Amino acid sequence: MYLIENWRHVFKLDPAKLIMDGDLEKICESGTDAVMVGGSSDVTYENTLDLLSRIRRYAIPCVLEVSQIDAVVPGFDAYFIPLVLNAGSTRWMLDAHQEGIKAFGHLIPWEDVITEGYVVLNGNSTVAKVTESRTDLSLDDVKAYAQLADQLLKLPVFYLEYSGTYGDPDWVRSVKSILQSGRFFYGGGITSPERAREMAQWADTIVAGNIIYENMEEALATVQAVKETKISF
Ligand code: 1GP
Repeated sequence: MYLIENWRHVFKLDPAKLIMDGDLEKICESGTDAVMVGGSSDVTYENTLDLLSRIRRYAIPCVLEVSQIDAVVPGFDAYFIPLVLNAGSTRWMLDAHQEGIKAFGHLIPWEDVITEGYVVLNGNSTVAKVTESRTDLSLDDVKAYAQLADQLLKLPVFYLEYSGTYGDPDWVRSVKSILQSGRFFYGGGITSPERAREMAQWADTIVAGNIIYENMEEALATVQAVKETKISF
């Protein structure tokens, strides 16, 4: 937990996507607090290992968000394990996790594991499709999930995942107001410093993903925007 407690900005790199060395250097030296490696499709052991070894040239914390058990590579600073609370079946809440522990439990460095309570809200995203997430939720539904993660399950991270689309800042503010101890991650549609600044008022940690591959200049500008923004709680 100590690792993440001051993280305000994180870049999420997808091992299945191509990034040139020069761009990777800009990301790792941008002033962001960490690089998270993760994706929802075509993540393999090989492309994860390749990305990790390239990121390791830089002095930046690097964590893996585990989506596939056969793509778990040793050597990351921490392993983020999502429990998709609004998944359409128990597979992405518990079953895949139980299977992974059954097969590889003896190898898991438990002190480096950080569990995330995930709520997926963009029904068109790959993550929503893979997990068959029920995305037609009301704000009250989402707040109840946030409490479930934070107070019932005592998870260290609650992650509001709008992957590929920009969420509703009022919802983000509302969710923040209900969390007591977990860290609040927001990800989705952070494509400009303005958006980064807006969500950084309410979320503890802002995750920027796609923009890295679409507009490097805007991606880099989100770091400063988040760092300059004071959280309003
Ligand atoms: C995806 O939350 C991250 O898992 C970031 O979303 O790609 O839309 O920035 P974007």
